[in-house]
Amino acid sequence: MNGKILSIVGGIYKVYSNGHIYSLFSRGVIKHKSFSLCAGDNIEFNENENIIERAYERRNFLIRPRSANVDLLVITMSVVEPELSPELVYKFLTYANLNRIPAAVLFTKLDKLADTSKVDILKSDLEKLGYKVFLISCENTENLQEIRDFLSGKTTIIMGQTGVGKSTAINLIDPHFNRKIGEYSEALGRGKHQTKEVILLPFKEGFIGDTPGFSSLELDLYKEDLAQYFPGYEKYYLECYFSNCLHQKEKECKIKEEIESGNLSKEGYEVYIKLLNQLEFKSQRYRK
Ligand SMILES: Nc1nc2c(ncn2[C@@H]2O[C@H](COP(=O)(O)OP(=O)(O)OP(=O)(O)O)[C@@H](O)[C@H]2O)c(=O)[nH]1
Ligand SMILES: [Mg+2]
Ligand SMILES: [Zn+2]
Repeated sequence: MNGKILSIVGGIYKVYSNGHIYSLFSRGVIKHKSFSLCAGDNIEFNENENIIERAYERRNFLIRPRSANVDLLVITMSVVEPELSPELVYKFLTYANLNRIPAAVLFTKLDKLADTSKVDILKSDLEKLGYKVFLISCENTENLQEIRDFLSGKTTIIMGQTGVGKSTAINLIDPHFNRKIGEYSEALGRGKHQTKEVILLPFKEGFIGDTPGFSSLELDLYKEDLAQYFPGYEKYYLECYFSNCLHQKEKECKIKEEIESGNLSKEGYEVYIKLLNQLEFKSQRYRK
């Protein structure tokens, strides 16, 4: 039988197949397997022996949150606790681009913020770049139907820092999921890593993946990846004079030209420069 891995905990593979969930083992030697299995992998199993026999090729794969065959990454960001960080939203979106996975953005905890002007600006910038943006709060559940419809039929991974409310959002989308909610620690300035592993939850002909949160400094990118995959910049790749242009002071930089002519936003570029200064330069990989 064919199925999809929902989670792997303590050597037990929870696998979804035709509306049923099976607890399976992996023999270690799996035909056609050149990678270690993860949530989202499509597999073939023997239901009498409860053994996974074969893994299918992946369409895509994310190292973090570890998952395969992802249709949509929902970048989740709270507007407070932890504080709204446009840099991190753009960094996560760059990561989605780098992995060639479509992304959307979900802002949470709107009930805790009186002045939403910063969120509104960021939302409008992201929408101009073509991203779908959702705002939610556990106090107001009105716009959840739009999210449910958007996720229908997709394998979605919810990603974001710890404590932003990923599991809370998943429970709002469908209360039956009953995901454990963590605390936000004022003292630590972050959540407490409540969700420990990736788990896919069957939802409307697709799956929603709850995932462990990042701390703010995790998720490494190289400067060159940022330059190539920053939201809005990817379509100009190789149009700068230098193929490894970082869009700073280089001559004939297409990105700077597009900013001058108003096709790319100055605010986005400021975020880009801030991020660039935080990241590591890996020249070796790119030297020809
Ligand atoms: N006021 C308010 N609190 C929220 C909202 N969403 C989440 N929280 C709170 O934020 C804290 C963290 O929520 P979780 O859903 O556990 O966050 P998470 O992103 O799943 O965290 P990890 O599993 O650690 O990655 C909890 O105390 C929630 O009650 C919201 O919309 N409004
Ligand atoms: Mg969680
Ligand atoms: Zn450039």
